Amino acid sequence: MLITGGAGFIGANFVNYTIENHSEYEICVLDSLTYAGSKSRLDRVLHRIDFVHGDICDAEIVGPLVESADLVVNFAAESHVDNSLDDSYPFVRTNIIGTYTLLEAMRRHGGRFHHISTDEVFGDLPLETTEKFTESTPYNPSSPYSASKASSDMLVRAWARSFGVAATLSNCANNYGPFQHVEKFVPRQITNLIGGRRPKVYGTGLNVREWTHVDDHNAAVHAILSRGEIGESYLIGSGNELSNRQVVELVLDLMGFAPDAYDHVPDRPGHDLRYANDTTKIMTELEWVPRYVDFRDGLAETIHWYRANEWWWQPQKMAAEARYQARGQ
Ligand code: NAD
Ligand code: TDX
Repeated sequence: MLITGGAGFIGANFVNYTIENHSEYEICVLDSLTYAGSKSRLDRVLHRIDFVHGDICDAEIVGPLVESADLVVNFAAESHVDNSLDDSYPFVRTNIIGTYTLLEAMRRHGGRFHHISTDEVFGDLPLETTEKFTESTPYNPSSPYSASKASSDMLVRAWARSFGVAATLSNCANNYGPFQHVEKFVPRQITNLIGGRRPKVYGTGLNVREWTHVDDHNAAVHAILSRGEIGESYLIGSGNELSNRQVVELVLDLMGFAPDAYDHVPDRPGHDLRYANDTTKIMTELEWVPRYVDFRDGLAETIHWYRANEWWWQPQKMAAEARYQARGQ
């Protein structure tokens, strides 16, 4: 199995999960180690995998790796919406050209391809409804990040239909868990509090996200790899919808701070209001169910992890906060 972006947050958790739960796979990771990639996420398993430091846009590297794999899972991406608003080029390059490069190699060499995508491709839902995205919701992305992910999904579908690439695709809701970069919402607030800073909430904080534990996402990807139908897309989520304010208040509570001990900072331009995935298809057809149904428990576990693993996140923290400071956030 070739796992691209396997040194990133979800990809590395996927490698660790696969080694623990599916020892039948031989794993090769391809990762260019951007600011978001870190090989130390794979410390425990490096002796059991091949690691290639390289770029998914580089056809010379991608070709032979795809040729020697039966299965490719593509986690490699630029993943942070705020960064895409500052400079969208790396998003267009990695998310679109990178996916194209992988698909062209798949077309030549054959094998199974699974593409990891996001619910952000659908745009957003109104705050005051219980409406959810489904696999047939039209794409309507808002940010350069989500537009580049939507483009990559379209390429996957076109290469599947026109060239017969044996592809599946999944669109997951917001993830949380160990080894998430401190630029993202949940770890930013936890590590702020550990370091004596106040949490920062964009705008009103009423925007809603569906928080899904990374291990549940990865178990869902394995369900698709073993039981999914070629050519199909699957939505993944936990059902745990919370406003950003609710999440921050929960973090504050679990870490022993007052519920109002946070700051409101300027809003993200084009900030999506609400995401929510209808997961009926993956739950009924593939019999996948999330294990982390209680967000409070999953969050408490995650806080514990960040407290115990300062060695891992502390080196990223100053640079991440400097980027936020430059945006006034
Ligand atoms: P991440 O930013 O933590 O990791 C991305 C990884 O890709 C890094 O290791 C990076 O070095 C690598 N990478 C970037 N450009 C590359 C290139 N050109 N060639 C090779 N490697 C490259 O991202 P993540 O949060 O782990 O997200 C993984 C995937 O899951 C992405 O496709 C993202 O769109 C999707 N996703 C993320 C979430 C979430 O909440 N984080 C939710 C749904 C979907
Ligand atoms: O400091 C913050 N304060 C704040 O209020 C940060 C970093 C974020 N936010 C808000 C913005 C969002 O409403 O919190 C919410 C979550 O923000 P992010 O962690 O940046 O995630 P989001 O923009 O929702 O996108 C995430 O989920 C879908 C991932 O980063 C994407 O890769 C994935 O596709």
